[in-house]
Amino acid sequence: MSPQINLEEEFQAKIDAEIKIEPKDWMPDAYRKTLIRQISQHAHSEIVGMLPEGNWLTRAPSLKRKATLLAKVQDEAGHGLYLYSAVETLGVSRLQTIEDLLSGKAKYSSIFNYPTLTWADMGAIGWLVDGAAIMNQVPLCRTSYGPYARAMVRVCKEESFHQRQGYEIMMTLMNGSAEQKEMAQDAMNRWWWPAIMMFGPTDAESSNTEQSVKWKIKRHTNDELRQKFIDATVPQAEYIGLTIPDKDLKWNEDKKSYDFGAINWDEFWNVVKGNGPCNKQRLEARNNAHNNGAWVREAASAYAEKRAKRMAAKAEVA
Ligand code: FAQ
Repeated sequence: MSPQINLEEEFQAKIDAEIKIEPKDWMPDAYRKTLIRQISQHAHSEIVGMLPEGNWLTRAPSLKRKATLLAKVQDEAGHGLYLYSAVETLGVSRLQTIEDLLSGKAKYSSIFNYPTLTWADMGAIGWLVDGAAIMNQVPLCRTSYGPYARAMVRVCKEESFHQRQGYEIMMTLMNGSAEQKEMAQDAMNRWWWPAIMMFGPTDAESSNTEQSVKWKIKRHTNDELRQKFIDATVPQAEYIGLTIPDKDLKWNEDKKSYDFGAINWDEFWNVVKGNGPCNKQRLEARNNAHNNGAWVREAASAYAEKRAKRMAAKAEVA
């Protein structure tokens, strides 16, 4: 048996025994590559995901709402930073990862390419988008790569606060005037299907799932998580009087879950390929932020260089 086969078998045995893989452990190149791809896309999603809600910070209806939304948006920045750090443990520089986002080479979640048109969108994003994110990320607390799994623990605690604040906004609107109810329903109509698509292509179409499940990078398939999300969310919508915009949605007593209508996969792939309603705007905003922050990076690295020289001089004296 070649030493490579031996290493791969030992690696899979560790995974099967639920032993975490750590940065200095041997891992197959394809495992490293898949993690770099998934974690960096996840990091980019958190950072680009600040933009749709950031759009409403100056127009929040009260000081309390503004403070809460601000805290949520800042949490997303924190999630991006933990995740960029996790990518670095796989041997890729943060700068390279960020450049891949800015050039449009790297993917980020389709959901953040839709516009936020009214205040009710803040409710719908918190409730549905963070709700979908939690459904996907709670199992990732048990993902096989140690740094990713540990980052997910804190991320999930924060996402669960985000989900509740979103649902509470929707509940308040649904207890309000006719216009407020209409605004909440309109947000629901626009965000439901994009939230369902967030889970990714069907299992039959998903190129990465089979191997990722074997390596326990993913603990569930895209379709399993999508179904769990729908089953958990429909009763929440009904409780506050919102209608799910799916005429084919129906409880299936045999499988004890909901059947749902056809997903528009053409729309999904169109958004993923860069042609969604806000793709260009999002990349432009990230590029502007990066360019405006150039002086900070220069100042920080100038100091680092000086410090390194001082340390080297000290070491010579000693
Ligand atoms: N958008 O073979 P699969 C959040 C791509 S964070 C764009 O199934 P995989 C927090 C996929 O990359 C939201 N592209 O791929 C927040 C692949 O292309 P590639 C992000 C998508 O990786 C809330 C191709 O399609 N969460 O919301 C999407 O096994 C509010 C084939 O797909 C995560 O990143 C999509 N929706 O499964 C922040 C969680 N779906 O790379 C601010 C971690 C698929 O081969 C405000 N990630 N693609 O060229 C995952 O769990 C997985 O990566 C999936 C995709 C499930 C997203």
